[in-house]
Formats: sequence, structure tokens, C-alpha cells
Amino acid sequence: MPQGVVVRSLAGFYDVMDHDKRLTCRARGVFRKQGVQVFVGDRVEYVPLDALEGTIRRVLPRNTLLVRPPVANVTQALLVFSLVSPPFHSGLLDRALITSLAAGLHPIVTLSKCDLVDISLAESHAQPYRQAGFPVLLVSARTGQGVAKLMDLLWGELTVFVGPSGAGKSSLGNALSPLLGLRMGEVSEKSQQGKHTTRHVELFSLAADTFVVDAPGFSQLDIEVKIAQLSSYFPDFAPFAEGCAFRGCRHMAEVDCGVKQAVAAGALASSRYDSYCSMYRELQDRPSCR
Ligand SMILES: Nc1nc2c(ncn2[C@@H]2O[C@H](COP(=O)(O)OP(=O)(O)OP(=O)(O)O)[C@@H](O)[C@H]2O)c(=O)[nH]1
Ligand SMILES: [Mg+2]
Ligand SMILES: [Zn+2]
Repeated sequence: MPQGVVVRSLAGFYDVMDHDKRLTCRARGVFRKQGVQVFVGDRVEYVPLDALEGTIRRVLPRNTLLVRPPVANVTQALLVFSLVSPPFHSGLLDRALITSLAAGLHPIVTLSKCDLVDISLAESHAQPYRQAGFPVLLVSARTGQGVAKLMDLLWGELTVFVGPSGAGKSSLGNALSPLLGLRMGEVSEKSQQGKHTTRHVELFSLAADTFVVDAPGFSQLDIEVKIAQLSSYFPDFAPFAEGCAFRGCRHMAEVDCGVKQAVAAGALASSRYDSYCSMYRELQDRPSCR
């Protein structure tokens, strides 16, 4: 049976690429009953009906699955967060880091619209993420700053763009390759929020073996990890956690906590610790995460 990759999902139709053929497919009727979902990035077996249409018969096993945005088999998550307009949102970036790490993806922190701010401000936002050991890029789709470096990181990978509406995900896609022709929106003057310009998830080829997935932005993100594992997603805490008095210290109500001391001493960004606490409390209220 022929195989292809789902490159677009829209209203119950899936575009499947099989080399240079592109077919619009429906999923088998029984998928719904069996609870089988089809995501962009899925490798599938399909039966062609004619040159342009077909039916997806089977979804092949996935290597990775990200729920938000919904995409299968990506290797990297490009977390695109604007430094201004919309304002930089470290809490949401910290959540996006955790959802991508928990899904087994390699995150790249991308601080966008760096043409609009002072380099010192951009660096101050970048610092906690560099300290945590994540790759951090300062980019501008407008001036092209950082775009060549970004291309190097994308090479040979399948990367999904993740970030709030208006952060400039589609603009970066177009800066990487004008051939993509992605629709770009504006940011509301009044609310400083994006206008949800990208409406569906779609996979594009940048070069042979190099693919990106553009996706709609979001304004909040649920995390779904075990509470005991939460601190393992904060690699910047690890060196200070060695100074905690209690083994298995959760860095919350405990005394003699190396992490809290590091925050107080300015050695660890308080924004990172605040994100941790907010997620900790949220997970505490969720029985499935305890
Ligand atoms: N000055 C400046 N503006 C940018 C840059 N990148 C994007 N913009 C502007 O930001 C606005 C939003 O860009 P989009 O690319 O549509 O943002 P998006 O992240 O794809 O948004 P959604 O599709 O809604 O999730 C547009 O008006 C862009 O022109 C940049 O590097 N510099
Ligand atoms: Mg977009
Ligand atoms: Zn501690």
C-alpha cells in the first residue's frame, strides 16, 4: 500500500504527500469509533481513489506527539516569543518549554522582533534560558538577523513553530523561505495581541530532509506532567538544588532550600522560579499529575 506524510489537516480532510504527489484524503470511517486520530506529520498508508483523492487506511507508529499544537513526528520545537508586541511572556515560554521537553522534542528558544528592542533588553530576557542550557536565538524576520543561524539549526530536522499569536512564526517561516508564502497578520494596537492569523497546522519543506510546521498561536498552555518530575524540566535549578537540606526537596515550603536561596541572591531568575511555583500549584490540584 502506498505511504505518505500528512502535511495539512483541515475540516476532516488530510493532505497527504507521497514524493511529488499530493492527495486530499479522508480517514477511514472506523478511525472515529476506534479513537484513532490523524495529525499533521503522521506517516500513513493510503488507498488512492484517483490522482487527487484517497483514503487513509492506517497511521504508522509515531516517534513523537505534541498535543498543542497538534503535530506528530517532529524532532524540534522552535519556541517563537516576541520581545515586544505582543510583550515578552516568560511564563508562557516556560510552559512551552515543558510541553516540548515532555513530548521528547528538542526546544530552541527564539526571541523574535529583536529589531524593535535594545540588545541589552533582548539579552536580559535571553539570559535565564542560556543559563538553563537551552539554545537561544535572537531573530528578526524584518532585518534577517539570526535567520541564517536558525536555518543551520533547522537543517535535516522536522521542526514545529510554537508560540503566541502575533509572535512572528509565519513571518519567520517566510524569512527562511519566501516560497512558503505564509499569511502574516497584525498585532492589535489596543490589546497588543495577535489576531490568530494562522488557522491550521501545515507542514512545509524548506529543503530536502528539512521541514517546518507552521501552526496557530495560543495564549495559554496546559501542562501534563507528574508533579515529582516538574523540577527535572528546570535544568537551571539543578546546580542549586544540590544545596537543598532535604533530599527530594520540592523547593516550595521547605526551609534551607538551595533553589530559593539562589533566587534571593539573584543567581537564578525569579521569573523561572515563579513559573515553577505556578505550575507546581496547578499540578497539585490535578489528581492525574500527583
Ligand atoms: N518589527 C518586526 N515585526 C515583525 C517581525 N516578525 C513579525 N512581525 C510582525 O508581527 C506581526 C505578526 O506576525 P505573524 O508572522 O503573522 O505572527 P504569527 O506568530 O504567525 O501569528 P499567528 O499566526 O496569529 O499565530 C506582523 O505584523 C509582522 O509583520 C520582526 O522580526 N520585526
Ligand atoms: Mg502565523
Ligand atoms: Zn529546594
